[in-house]
Formats: sequence, C-alpha cells, structure tokens
Amino acid sequence: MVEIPDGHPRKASLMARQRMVEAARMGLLAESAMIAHGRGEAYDYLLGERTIESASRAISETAARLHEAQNPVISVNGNTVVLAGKDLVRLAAIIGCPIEVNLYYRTDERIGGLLSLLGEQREEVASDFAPSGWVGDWRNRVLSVPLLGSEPDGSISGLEGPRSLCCSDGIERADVVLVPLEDGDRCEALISLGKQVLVIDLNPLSRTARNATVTIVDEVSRAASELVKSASEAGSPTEWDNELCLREALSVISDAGSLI
Ligand code: PTJ
Repeated sequence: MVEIPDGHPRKASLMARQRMVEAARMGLLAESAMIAHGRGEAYDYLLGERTIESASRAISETAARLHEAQNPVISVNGNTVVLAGKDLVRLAAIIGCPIEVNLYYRTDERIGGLLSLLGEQREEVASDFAPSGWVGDWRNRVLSVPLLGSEPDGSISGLEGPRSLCCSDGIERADVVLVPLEDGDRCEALISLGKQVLVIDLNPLSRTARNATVTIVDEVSRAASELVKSASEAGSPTEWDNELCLREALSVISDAGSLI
C-alpha cells in the first residue's frame, strides 16, 4: 500500500482507490467495478466531494423510512461492501435489519468472499465503541445482524436469470430496501413490486436515481457514515419530493464553476 500523507487534499479519494484495487486483486469486485467507480468519482468532483444540502435531507428521510419499515433490508454489492461495509453494518445494527449481498454480476465465489469480508467487518464494528446515543449491549446487537446471500431462496419477479435471485428473509419480503449503487432494471423491478427503494447514487441522472423512492446523491462511504448519525436520532418520514432533490443536485453540478 502506498502511504498517502494526512494533509493530502484528496486523501479520502485516493484511499478509496487503493481499497478498490486491493479488493479487485482479491477477486471481490465485478470486472466493470472500476468503470462504475470512475464514473462516480467524476460526479463527486463536480459536487465538490462533500455531502450537499439536498443529500443531507435525503439521508434524514432514508433513516426515518428505514426506522418505520416493517421489514427493512440493506442490499449490498461489491463496491459497497469494500467502500462502506463497516458503516452499513453499524446502520443495520441500529435499525435491526439484515444485510443481503445481492450482485449484478453474480458468482458464488464473489458472494462467499464478500460475505466473509462483511463477517470480518461485523466483528470489528462489534469491538468498536457504540455510536453516540446508543443504549444497550452494542456488541451483541452488532453480532446479531444477519448476513444473507449465500442461499438465495427467493426471487425478484420482473427480472430474469441470476439477477432475479434473492433471499426470502431479505429482499423478497422487505417493504423498504436500501440499495447503494443499484442498477436501473432492478430498481424498477423492486419499485413495481410495491417496495420503497432508497438509493445512494452519485449520478442524479441515472435511471436508478430517477426511479427510486428516495435518492441520496452522495458518495457511498460519506453517505453511509452520515446515515449512521442520522439513524441514531431519526424523525418521521415526510411527503418526499424526489424530483426536487435530484434537481437540486443537478443545480449544484451545473454551478460547479463556482468551485474554481
Ligand atoms: O458488485 P456487482 O456485481 O453488483 O456490480 C457492481 C457495479 C457497480 C459494477 C454494477 O452495479 C454496475 O455496473 O453499476 P453501474 O450501472 O455502472 O452503476 C453504478 C452507479 O453508481 C453509477 O451511476 C455511478 O455514478 C454510481 N457510483 C459509482 N461509485 C459510487 C457511486 N455512487 C456513490 N458512491 C460511489 N462511490
């Protein structure tokens, strides 16, 4: 690993790249994962590599909807586990919901590898301090977060082949699904099944961003860290206007000249 000095202005982004490169070497990522990551980086540059105001509101809304759900689930893919796995384990522990590994480019090897990385992340989070405001046995709560995906016994109707596979205790029975970096077809299929789909996607113009119930236009590791804070003090869901939120993100991007 190359040492990146603390004062480097783009340290977080360079560290994320290193984690992606390492994970690719370990066979955890899809072949096109770097292309998706690079596209995300380009949008993040234009957003000023920060959580914009409309994304903060979407984060609060997402936390409130996860809290209010009957059967919430956090669906994760390769990029997400590598970049934001630990904070999503924290979030799952606070909400009390499972995490399901559900891949676009599904192979048993990648599912197994990502579940074992998530297992290590869960152990680390269990040994960490509880998030501020948490009352109770944090370690037991974290260790009881179910990690699903190895035995898909359910399906997402409207999709074909391996992409339709999911777990009956996870995505299939969920009423609210948090899916960072989701693909457009799956987002549409989940919406047409009547589920609330909460997404994290740096591209406000993607089909996923436009079809989701709530879109957090932010980088997945920053958003996951803010979601943990927000979930500890979540309010109630509102009448959410997702189109307005996307327009606000686009207007920040089109004003990017002011960052110079
Ligand atoms: O692990 P798998 O097999 O499920 O595959 C995962 C990828 C991401 C390769 C797959 O889902 C894919 O090809 O995704 P897309 O269709 O390229 O979409 C990725 C979306 O995520 C794009 O709109 C990117 O702008 C966005 N994105 C990329 N990196 C980040 C991101 N959004 C938030 N945070 C990021 N770090």
